[in-house]
This record gives sequence, C-alpha cells and structure tokens, in this order.
Amino acid sequence: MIDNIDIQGLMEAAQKVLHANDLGRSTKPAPTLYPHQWNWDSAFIAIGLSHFDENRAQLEINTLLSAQWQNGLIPHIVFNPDASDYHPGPSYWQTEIPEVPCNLQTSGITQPPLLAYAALEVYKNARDKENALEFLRQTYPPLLAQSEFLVQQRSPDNDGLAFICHPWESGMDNSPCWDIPLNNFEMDFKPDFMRKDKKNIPANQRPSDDEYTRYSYLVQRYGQTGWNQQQIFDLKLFQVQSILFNVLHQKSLQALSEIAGLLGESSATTDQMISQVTNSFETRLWDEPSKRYLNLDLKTNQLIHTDNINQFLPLFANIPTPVRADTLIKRLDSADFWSNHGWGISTQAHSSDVYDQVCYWRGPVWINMNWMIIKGLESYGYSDLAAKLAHQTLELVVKHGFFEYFNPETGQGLGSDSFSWTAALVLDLIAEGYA
Ligand code: 9WN
Repeated sequence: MIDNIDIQGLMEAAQKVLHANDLGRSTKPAPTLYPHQWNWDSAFIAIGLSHFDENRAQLEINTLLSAQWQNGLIPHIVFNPDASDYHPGPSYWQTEIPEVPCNLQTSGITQPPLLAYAALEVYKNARDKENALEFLRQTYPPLLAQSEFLVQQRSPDNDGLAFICHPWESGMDNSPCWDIPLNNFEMDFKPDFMRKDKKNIPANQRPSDDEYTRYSYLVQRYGQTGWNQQQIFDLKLFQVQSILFNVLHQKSLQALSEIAGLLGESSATTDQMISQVTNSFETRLWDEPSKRYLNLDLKTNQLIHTDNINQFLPLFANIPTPVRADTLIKRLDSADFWSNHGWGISTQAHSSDVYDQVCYWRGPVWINMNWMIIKGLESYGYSDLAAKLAHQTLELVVKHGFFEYFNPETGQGLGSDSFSWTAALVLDLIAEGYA
C-alpha cells in the first residue's frame, strides 16, 4: 500500500488524460507535441484502456493494424489528417507507394514491436472473453506478419535478431547508444526541415539540431528508395541490433505463441524463432568482460559500449539465465541507475560522461522503462524490488504529474505534460495490485 495516495483520484486523473488525447479511433501520445498515432505508444495505451474500456482498447490496436503495409511493416506513425504541426509530416516521408493502405498516410519506418503482447494483455484483462477471443482471431495473422517481416527483412545474418535503420525505430531516439552509429555515415545532401518540437518544450530537453539533421537525412534518403527494404539495407547508413527493440520482438513472439495456443493453431515455427532469439542474445549481445548486454552496430560489427538502461531490459522477456539476471539486478539496484531520491531507473548511468538529467533519453526516468523493469523483476522472483519500483513510479506521477519523462534527481516533470503512456501504465500498475 502507498501512504497518502488517493488511488481512486489517481485512476480518474489517468483516465482523463487518455480521454483528452482520444482521437476517436486512436489516441495521440500527447496533446500538442505528438498529434498523430504512434506505434508502441498505442500498445501501451491499449493495455491501459483494457482496464476500463476493453472495446476501445481493441479499437486502438485495430486502428494501428489497419495501417500495416503489405510487406508486414507496422508504421511508427499513422498521420492524423487534421493535424499538421509535426516534423516530419506525411509528404516528407515520400510514402505514396503501393505498400501503404489506400487513404492513409504513414511514416516509412517501424517502432519497438509491442503490439502482439498488448493484444494478448487486452484479451487477458477482458471481461467478455468470447468477444476478446474473436479479437485475437482477427489480429493474429497481421501480428504474425509483423514478426515475419522483422525476421525476413531485418535479420540479414538469420540470427533471429532484427536491426533498426533509424534511431526513431528504437523508441529511444537520442540515447547515447546511437551516438556512434548516427555519426558514422556521410550525408550527400543537407536536408531542409523546420523543427516544431522546440516550440513548447525547452531545447535542452530535446534532441539537438545536429541529431535532427541526421534523422531527417535518413528519412529523405530512405524515401528516395521507395522504402525498398533491400536497398535500405544496401545503403548501410544506420544498422543497429537494438536491445530494447529485440526484447520486444521476443516478447511479441512469446505472445504470438500463447495466442496460437488459445486459437488452437500450431506455434512450432514461432517457438523455434523464440529459441533462436534467446540464443542470439546470449551469443551476440552479451558482453562477458563488462557483464552486461550491449547494442550491436551491425555496420561495423562492434558492440556499442555505454552504460545504459538497455542492459536490464532483457529481464522483461525472460532472456537472461537466473545467474545473469542476478548480476544485472545488482547493478540495477545501485545509485548509478536507481537514484537514492527514489524516482526509478535512469536511462543512462549517472557516472557516465554523457549522462544528462533533463535531456530526453540521455538520463531521465521514463514510466515505460520502469514498467518493463517492474515486470522483469517480478518474473525473476524479485517481488520486493518490483513493488518498491512500482510504488516509486506511482508516487512520482502523483507528485509531479503525467509527464513524458522525469528528472531522476529531483522528480521534475519534463517534455510534454498529459502524456498518454504515463497515464496508461499507471492504470496498469494499479490494476496489477501495486497501489
Ligand atoms: C519520434 C511518441 C514518440 C515515442 C518515442 C519518443 C518520441 C518522436 C519524437 O515520441 O519520438 O518518433 O518526435 O521525438 O522518443 O519513443 O514513441 O510519444
């Protein structure tokens, strides 16, 4: 139990945030900063919605799936035709190609694949199980197609791990993990663009202009290929096997295997992929000298050494052996990541020379990261630590608001207020009994 917290009031406030950001068939991540539908945001949002409006939760997922490309890719943004104040907008992406469903405008890249897991959670939380099973029956083929896309088009070494071709695909856009690969390609033109994000958010909380130049270049350069996956690979600009992305890829496969069981379908192929992903994590992404998982730059075949929250995320998909999990959790439970002030897990180690307490993915605490780690701790039997982190997460939001991210040392809310996944995951933590 958390002292002095009005749980009912917190739930109502969280639901209010989701209602206010509701676009009808999808939910925008934030009132003005992010006016469209985002891929993994909608997965978190659907989980939150499932606790009080299961039909709306299903609709959130179905809307995103209706924007799936013919090759299986689920785009990272589905544009809201009524909103224009976001860079890069639809025309910048050059996605007027046959793969994209008619009448829809989308970005050309994807995002951490959490949707299959979200669909399964929506089913598990449903009261009307018959209706929810039908929902799973409808969503299973496109969700499977997404995982197959990753295995077939994004795993050139056939190791089961998918690469990302843009930092935006990582979900952790300006993480120090991408500093080396993002600066390791030549730009043969200078992209023209106008940032909209700094209008309302202080510049020191957002990525730099140099980073935006490179993000925009990648978008335009890939667009010139007509979003041909082989050509994008051959360009060899940015190719990284991201830990987070592959943890959620694995989580999706695990969910698909469970969904197959519920539907009476065979999960043999998916189960094989799951073993391959676990094996590749251990053989390719585990760094024995530093005793942690690291992202792999596929272009140079070098592990990217930086002391980042990514190392702990494999706990969420039950990837580490219990011995490795113990080692990781000792490091997690240290002042370097879990500040004494008790606001949760920093995205970058405090002792790291690039740690920044307010800049986006370079240090601040994010509620979705805390949430994944809570679930990971729980699954390895660290229930006390999981409960401690869950309580701190809820207290952080009660004291500082439904912000996008938070200063790990002061708790100050950063980025956008009224952020949807913060609200959704608060609802999930409460429903899981952490309040
Ligand atoms: C670019 C919507 C998204 C999140 C990402 C987060 C941020 C976008 C941006 O916002 O990225 O995709 O404009 O900064 O990094 O994880 O999905 O909330």
